[in-house]
Amino acid sequence: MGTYRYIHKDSRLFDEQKQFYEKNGYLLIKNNVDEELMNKVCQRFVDFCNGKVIDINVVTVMKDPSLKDKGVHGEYVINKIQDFLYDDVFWEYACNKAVIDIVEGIIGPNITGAHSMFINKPPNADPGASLHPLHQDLHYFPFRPADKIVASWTALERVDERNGCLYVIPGTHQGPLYKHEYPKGYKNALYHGIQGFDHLPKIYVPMDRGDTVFFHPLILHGSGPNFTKQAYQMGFRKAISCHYADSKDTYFIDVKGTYQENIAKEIEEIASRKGAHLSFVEIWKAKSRLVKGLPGSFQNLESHL
Ligand SMILES: O=C(O)CCC(=O)C(=O)O
Repeated sequence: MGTYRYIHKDSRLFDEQKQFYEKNGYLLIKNNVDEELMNKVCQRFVDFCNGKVIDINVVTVMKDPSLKDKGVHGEYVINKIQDFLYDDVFWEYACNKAVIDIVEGIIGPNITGAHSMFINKPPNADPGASLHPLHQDLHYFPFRPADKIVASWTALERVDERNGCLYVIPGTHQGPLYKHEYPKGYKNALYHGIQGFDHLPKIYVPMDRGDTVFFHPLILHGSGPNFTKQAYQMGFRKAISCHYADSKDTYFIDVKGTYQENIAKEIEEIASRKGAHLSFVEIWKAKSRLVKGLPGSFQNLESHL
């Protein structure tokens, strides 16, 4: 295959990697992130959960809805911290060379970190609360083009169908953005999902600690529950993730009147409750950070958060 739609023209990825991403919309790199960095980010998360770090710079902290009234604390209930690009320790993951080399091989050399998450699935959660419904990440983003956005997701534990495995529906990055809503059952703040794709085969992506999967923002994906029970200081399914966009060629869109209007309103309301009266677009600009290369349309607003 000579030319690619989903891969940057100067990409140094191997041909088989390019072909796999082009066809399937994701790419698994085994043993991608080193132990030292993984230990550092895990320790930062645990210390934060135990109230030991006061200088942490993250915007959003979420709790598992099935555990939050059960008298458990810290990493036994916190299921996500989000928007960490201005935290010195988590930032090391976002600009880690092993991750960025692959990102560059997909979207090119001008890279902005746009969205960042440390995701924990604590043991003992109800399966309905601990799963992540089928969705497309582009639902959350008021920027385009979709083909110039890519996510990295690094397993910080062995992850398989027992403890919250990521799954994808290969090839769906070639389709449109679908309408997302809250699924029936537990309400995990901002975990919108889509219905009606049960006929398409899910591919589970089991991963060892340090493996990273890179995926296109239109690929249909989700994750299963963490079925682990009654673990003492273990059994947490942890992962760290960042979405990157091509700084130079990204442009912002007005999502009013589109399928994304519901998420825009919800995110603006959450920011407003925290005292940040910003539009959906301004929020995304404020939490983003240039990783390397030329700046672009993300960089014309100083961080307000
Ligand atoms: O970490 C997970 O379980 C799923 C993450 C995911 O799909 C996402 O945040 O878009």
